[in-house]
Amino acid sequence: MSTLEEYRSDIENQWCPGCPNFGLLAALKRALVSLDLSPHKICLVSGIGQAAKLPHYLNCNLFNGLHGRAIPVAIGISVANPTLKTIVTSGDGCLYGEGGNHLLHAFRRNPDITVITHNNRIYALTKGQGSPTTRRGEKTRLQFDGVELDPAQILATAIVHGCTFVARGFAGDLGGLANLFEEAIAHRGLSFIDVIQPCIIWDRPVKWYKERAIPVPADHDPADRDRAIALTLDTGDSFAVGILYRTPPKRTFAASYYDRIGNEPLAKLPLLDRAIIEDRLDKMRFDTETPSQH
Ligand SMILES: Cc1ncc(C[n+]2csc(CCOP(=O)(O)OP(=O)(O)O)c2C)c(N)n1
Ligand code: SF4
Ligand SMILES: [Mg+2]
Repeated sequence: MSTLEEYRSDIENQWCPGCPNFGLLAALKRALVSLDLSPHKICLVSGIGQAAKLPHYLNCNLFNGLHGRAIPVAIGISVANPTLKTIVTSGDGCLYGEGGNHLLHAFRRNPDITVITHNNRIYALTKGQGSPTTRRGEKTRLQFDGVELDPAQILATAIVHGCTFVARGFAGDLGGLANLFEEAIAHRGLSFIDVIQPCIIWDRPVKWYKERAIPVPADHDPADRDRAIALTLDTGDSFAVGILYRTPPKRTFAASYYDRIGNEPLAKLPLLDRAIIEDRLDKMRFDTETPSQH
């Protein structure tokens, strides 16, 4: 049986006292234990930022890499070892700004990973500049006259690009968030959760967000794509919290590969025969003999 104690990390926590990131961390631990996943069964992947420090605060496999580059690393890990639960946990700037291109194509590819965004609508670590999800008109330490753009609608983008599990959580609701994480981690294929995580230093107090975090209506059918897209939209005034969109899992990015080699970590598989590798390289070489078709 997995336990909370197994996940205890001795690394000193650098977050501000009272930061809602603590709630997110506690909810993630609770979900992992509830799924009976021991630390060696998971791998946390992050970029750079306040949020991206989270993997240090759990005792488990982790990769803390470059700002914006968590997704390609996570895809590589999940393909190399499909027996691991690979979970990305990083900030809105890291995943939607610098790493936005990777996330967009991950929605299309459907790798078997979970992506958790700590969405504090700000670049917190670098002291409060506007991020892709900052509200229009919001004044920041860089946008003195207010942000000029509307926020990027990333959850709607996930749905229209084929993501089969899309949810929004609130870091101030530990129980609800743990349940969402549990469902997302158990989902096969890309599961995506945007967590409203107020930054109490550079943004508004938790109370402001709490008043605007509205549970998804009880009669919402998560397979109803149009309604789900409408619920994802960030108007800045309220946020629908819960599972917004969920459809049966579909073929994952690496599925055809595993069909051929089995669901085993690459490290346990025999190396490809040299002749096969050379034959494949030959096929990729530019053919100078055949006249161009163009
Ligand atoms: C390529 C690159 N660009 C910019 C930076 C500087 N930088 C480090 S953290 C950060 C902001 C992080 O914001 P976010 O991902 O939202 O995380 P938060 O700190 O808000 O949790 C930036 C811009 C960097 N390290 N690398
Ligand atoms: S600056 Fe904001 S996001 Fe960063 S630790 Fe402090 S409260 Fe949390
Ligand atoms: Mg941020």
